[in-house]
Amino acid sequence: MISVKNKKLAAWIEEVRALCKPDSVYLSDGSQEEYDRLVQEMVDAGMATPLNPEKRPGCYLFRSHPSDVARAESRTFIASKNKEDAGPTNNWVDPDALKAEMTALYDGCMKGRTMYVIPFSMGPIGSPISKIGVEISDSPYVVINMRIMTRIGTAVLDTLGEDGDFVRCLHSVGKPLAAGEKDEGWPCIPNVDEKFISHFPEDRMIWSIGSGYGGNALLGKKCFALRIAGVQARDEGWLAEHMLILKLTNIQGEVYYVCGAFPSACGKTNLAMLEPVFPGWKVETIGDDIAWMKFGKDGRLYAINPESGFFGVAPGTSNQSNPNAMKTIAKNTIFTNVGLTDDGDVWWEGIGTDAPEHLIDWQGNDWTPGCGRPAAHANARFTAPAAQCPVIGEEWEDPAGVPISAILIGGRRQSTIPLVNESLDWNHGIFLGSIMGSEITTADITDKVGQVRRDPFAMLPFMGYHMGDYLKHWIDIGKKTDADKLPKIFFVNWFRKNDQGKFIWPGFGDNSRVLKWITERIAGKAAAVSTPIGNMPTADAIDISGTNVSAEDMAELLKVDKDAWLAEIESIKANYKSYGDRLPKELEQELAKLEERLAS
Ligand code: TSX
Ligand code: MN
Repeated sequence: MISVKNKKLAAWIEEVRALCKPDSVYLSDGSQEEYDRLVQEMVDAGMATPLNPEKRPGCYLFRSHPSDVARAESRTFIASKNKEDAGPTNNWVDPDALKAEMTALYDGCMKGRTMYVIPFSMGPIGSPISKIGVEISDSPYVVINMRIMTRIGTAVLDTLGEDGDFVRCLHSVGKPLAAGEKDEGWPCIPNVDEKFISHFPEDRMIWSIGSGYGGNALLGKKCFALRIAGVQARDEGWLAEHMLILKLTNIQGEVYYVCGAFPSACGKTNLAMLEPVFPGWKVETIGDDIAWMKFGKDGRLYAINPESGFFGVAPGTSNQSNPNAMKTIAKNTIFTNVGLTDDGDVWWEGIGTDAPEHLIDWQGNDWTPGCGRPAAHANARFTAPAAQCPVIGEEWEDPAGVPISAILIGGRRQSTIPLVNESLDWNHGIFLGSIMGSEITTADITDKVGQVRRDPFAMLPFMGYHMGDYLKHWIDIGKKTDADKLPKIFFVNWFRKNDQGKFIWPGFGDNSRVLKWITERIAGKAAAVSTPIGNMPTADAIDISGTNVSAEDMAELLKVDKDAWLAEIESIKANYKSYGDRLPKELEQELAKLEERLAS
């Protein structure tokens, strides 16, 4: 029997133990020794493969079940008391009915397993912006990943004290073991329709069962730090956002902290670790996925990265696309669903080196180049400590956070949306955030390929409440301080294509050319052209020396295509309709003003 001095936690552990009926209960202390021991147990059980210590010291490879490779959006539920509070973008279920259904699933679900109790802090332990959660899970893979992604263990319990509150995060792979039965591979519930990733926003509680992968199982990340924290942020007057945080230092030594919201597959981690093209300029990483922002005493917004690691997509990560990520994952990294080379290293599509003549693919099968299957799953991941990033900013764990000067928003749009566009004011910036999105490219909704999937502030998959209320919350945040203390909002798009379907902006490190203009705007040093959609760079304001971007390309990148915007307005109207009477009137006004400016 374990003992914890927090009374609510002690009672909850006992309640879950009685329901899930594990063989034993283990309280995580968060130590390196504990991590090493759990990893060794998984290696001994055949669940993990140690990589070659000469090539990847302290690294391990896991292969998930082929059905359990990504977040299960169709099985992600917001169980608010009122259906209307979940809004049109979420799967709603009645909380009482869901609790009854899931309680039956949890009954005995941990038989034959250890129940791990993982106290964790999102954000530096003790920071006024941080929050505490406790995840109970029957997966040792979850424990070791949580140790990298969050701060776990005894220090968190000490901070929680006897009466402190925490977010309850219950997780099970949903695969009890009979007496003497051993896991064969990765335990989970293979049928996606039997998995649940459930959020009870009013209870500040998360219940997940059936998946051991990523955001379905590491409940501190999307479930807590975005969906539940989003509700807390709304109630408490702060922001929990799907944003990277970077620190930009120019050649004069002036520092700018910038947040950026981008949907998946836009290269957030790459941007967070960018290598600027200008000598003497520096980008350092504060966070690559989530930002929690609160007002400081000076009336500015301060951001912390609530995480302590990177759970990044491996395919496409290379010394060309992100050299700093490659250095970050050189050691002490957990790899999931990548290829295993014959010399005990990892390989994936887009790693930047030729495929070896043979490897073991993510499903454990022999693989040769040209065999027709990918070596790594497209959503294969690395879990790596943020502290290992060679360009991690020294203040990345500052409990006070960093003062934000600019917020970037952007999606993947091959037309219409220019390279960069500065919002006219806060509400106009929220308007731009509300209309961002990416063109649908994946084949699963074939009839919609090319259509824009609106993804306000890249939060569509991560909303814990009504999207309209969320946008209203952003508007309200702008009323809490002086306008000049708010971050400036910039709409960017690295993904413009020409008529031949070729990308016309080089992207990656060259995005620092856009960041430079943004800092010059913040400092009041760069001119801008006033256009119907916002303030844009003059023709020569973005330094493209040394690139193969032509003047015509630049004109295309900065063009305001009136017809395309008029069509865009129709599509925005249709999207806004779905918010019903919860669409903030301020956004309706912004849309009307845009229409007027385009007409005149
Ligand atoms: O991450 C990307 N960024 C942000 C970098 C800081 N990617 C990869 C997207 C998937 C994760 C990009 N892809 C970016 C970008 O800015 N831009 C593009 C599109 C692009 C792709 C290739 C080339 C140019 C643009 N050029 C060549 O391949 C030579
Ligand atoms: Mn993300």
